Amino acid sequence: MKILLTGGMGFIGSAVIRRLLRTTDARIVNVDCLTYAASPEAIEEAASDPRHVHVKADVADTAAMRAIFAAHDPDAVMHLAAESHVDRSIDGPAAFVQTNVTGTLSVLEAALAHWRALTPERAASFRFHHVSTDEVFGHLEPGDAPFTAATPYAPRSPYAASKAASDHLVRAFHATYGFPAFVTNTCNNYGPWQFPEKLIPLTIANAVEGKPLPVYGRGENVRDWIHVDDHAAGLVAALGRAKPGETHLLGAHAEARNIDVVRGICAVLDRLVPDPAGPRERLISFVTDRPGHDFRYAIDAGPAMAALGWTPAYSFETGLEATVRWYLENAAWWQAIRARNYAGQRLGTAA
Ligand code: TDX
Repeated sequence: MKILLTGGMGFIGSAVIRRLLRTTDARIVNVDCLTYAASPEAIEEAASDPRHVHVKADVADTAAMRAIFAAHDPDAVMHLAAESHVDRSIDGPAAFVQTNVTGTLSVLEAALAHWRALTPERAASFRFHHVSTDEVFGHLEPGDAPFTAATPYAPRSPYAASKAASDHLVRAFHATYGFPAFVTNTCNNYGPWQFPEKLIPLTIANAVEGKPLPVYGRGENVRDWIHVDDHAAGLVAALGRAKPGETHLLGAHAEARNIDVVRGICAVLDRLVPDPAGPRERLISFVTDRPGHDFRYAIDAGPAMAALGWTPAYSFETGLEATVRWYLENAAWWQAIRARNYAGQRLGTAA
């Protein structure tokens, strides 16, 4: 089986590639244009594996997408390429519409033309897997029931709106053309190789370096967390089992307030590498809140677990400790990124 995977140099895409290479016989065509958030190091093992090929191309380049489908003749698509950082979408929404909406349409059009030309047998087993986020559902108040596949869409950030639009396009292709596409929506991912602009890696990196830990507002916003390797396992299970037109919500039932996540990271670091200057909680710095900051996300992942025969392996506690250890052991990787990005990029330093 040959899988055309977009965004394979990104945080989640690279975890999927590592899993596919380790646990399946699949061949992978990794379409990635190498944005600021790309980490080829995350799939170092793939560089010498003949089952993996990287094609440098922008998903929004329709001609390039058609040429890639023609050259590589895939049996399935896993579409992960996306701009994903909410704060960047607030500063510049256009790039999010370009990659997430125009890019998804471009991949869909190339995939539809490819699928229509397949033999009936190959067309019947072809799948287009669109990987999305719970942010498309808007946000929850304390006590609200978690998101399900039936929750109406109500995106609130430019990023979430662009992902919602891409989900709608995928479903429209299924309804209009009978195209065998399905969607998975996940919650906040964390783990190895996450770009150090997101809350968990940023907090670990700043805490290691004794810098302020920026917490937006009062830190009371709630996120639902899943380890990226658990998400990757869910995505691979979905590719094997999900039916066209379906939606599966992949999560691990681990809600936490941001302030508790930050304190948890401080506690793990204080235990593993005590700071002579004192507990790292002293570094917590409450900063100006994100505009339109979604209050709470939570996913009911029970139906997806039952349908896909998949269960996350990490609790948030074990996953967070493993992640802190990984960032300690791989400091050279994130330190190089931070050195490159300090000139102008927003990496969450205190406002
Ligand atoms: O410095 C920070 N301080 C802070 O308090 C940063 C970067 C974030 N935060 C808060 C904002 C959020 O409530 O922490 C929470 C997590 O923030 P992010 O890591 O930016 O993630 P979030 O906005 O929740 O979105 C993430 O989850 C859903 C991903 O970035 C999305 O791509 C995914 O779709």
